[in-house]
Amino acid sequence: MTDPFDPTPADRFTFGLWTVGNPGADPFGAPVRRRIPPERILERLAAAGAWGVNLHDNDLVPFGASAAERDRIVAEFQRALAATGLCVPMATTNLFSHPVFRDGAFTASDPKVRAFAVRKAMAGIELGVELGARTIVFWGGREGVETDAARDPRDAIAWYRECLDLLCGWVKEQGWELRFALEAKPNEPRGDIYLATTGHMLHFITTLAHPEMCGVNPEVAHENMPGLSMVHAVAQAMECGKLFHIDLNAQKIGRYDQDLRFGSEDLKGAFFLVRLLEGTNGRPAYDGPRHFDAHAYRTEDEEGVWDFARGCMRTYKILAARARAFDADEEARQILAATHADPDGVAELLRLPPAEAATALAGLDLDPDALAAAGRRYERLDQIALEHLLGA
Ligand code: GCO
Ligand code: MN
Ligand code: MN
Repeated sequence: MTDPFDPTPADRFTFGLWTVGNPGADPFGAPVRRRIPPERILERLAAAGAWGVNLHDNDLVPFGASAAERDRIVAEFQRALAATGLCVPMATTNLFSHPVFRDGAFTASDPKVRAFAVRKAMAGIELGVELGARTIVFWGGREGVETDAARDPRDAIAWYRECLDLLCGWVKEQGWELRFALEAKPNEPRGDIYLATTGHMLHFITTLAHPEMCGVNPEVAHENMPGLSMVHAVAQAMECGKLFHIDLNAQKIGRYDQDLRFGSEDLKGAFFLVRLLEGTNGRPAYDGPRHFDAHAYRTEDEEGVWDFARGCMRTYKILAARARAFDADEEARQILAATHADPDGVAELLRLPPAEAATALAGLDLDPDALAAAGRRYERLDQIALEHLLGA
């Protein structure tokens, strides 16, 4: 019998080359794992049931490679993709590793650095298009400062916009059907990164020249670092049609960016996140790839990396099953039906034109003490959720 929680390509799970390929270096220690050749990454991911693989330009093509070298590497990678059946749904550009980006990429004060960043992003997008990617992620790791003496943050935001507007316009002129997904992070590697949360990004997108092309790529760790709710960030993005991609991982609140195996911290947060993404309560589901931007513990050798990858996918599927069970739970449904009940059709009144609404509301018999009286039974509701989550 097959295990229902073993992943299959139909689940549309993806990993970055940089995630399973992470060699385990940290600011205090050298790499602990050898580089896994991209071909082996593809073979192992396909064998584990993943659907696709994502990459930064320089995960595949070394910085500064000649055109011939690039084409040779890309052709070899395409053969490996064909052999394993994996796809590349998302591509991104490394605008943070090279020292040229020490003062930012799109927000660097030096216009030549901004020009270099845009040129590199164009090449990264071309690579993505060649590999069949439909989504381009922008994570501005270096787009920030240690000191605000360096520049006026309003200039940084305006330059960020200029670069994205230019790239959107260029993609449209090329006739490519691509979407940009902007990924926020509050800090690290910079002391402060501009547009620190998914919420900041959602507003920034409304100021762009091609807002319809741009959405967000929220990451669990990045919302949890400052103690924010990933579930609420993702819900806000879904509610306005802007969840273009997602970075699933885990994080202890308030720490450095840990990028841990999905579900390995804040299991309850992961449960409600999967419930939201899968639409188990009957609401529209997220239809993009389920991407894991995480890496194995530094304690692991390569086998541990594949344990890690399998763990991310299995936990997601198990949580989806638990969420479905919770949403089908009769007692939970009754509690929710009671708290949402509207026997007098009051919700409609709040959707009337303002003057009519004001009259209708004035005519309502609303007794705040009576409305305040009943408990909401969320202790019981949450316990039901937990018992499903725990498989009790
Ligand atoms: C991080 C980021 C990155 C990005 C990646 C894709 O914290 O290191 O999350 O992993 O997601 O660069 O843009
Ligand atoms: Mn990420
Ligand atoms: Mn991260």
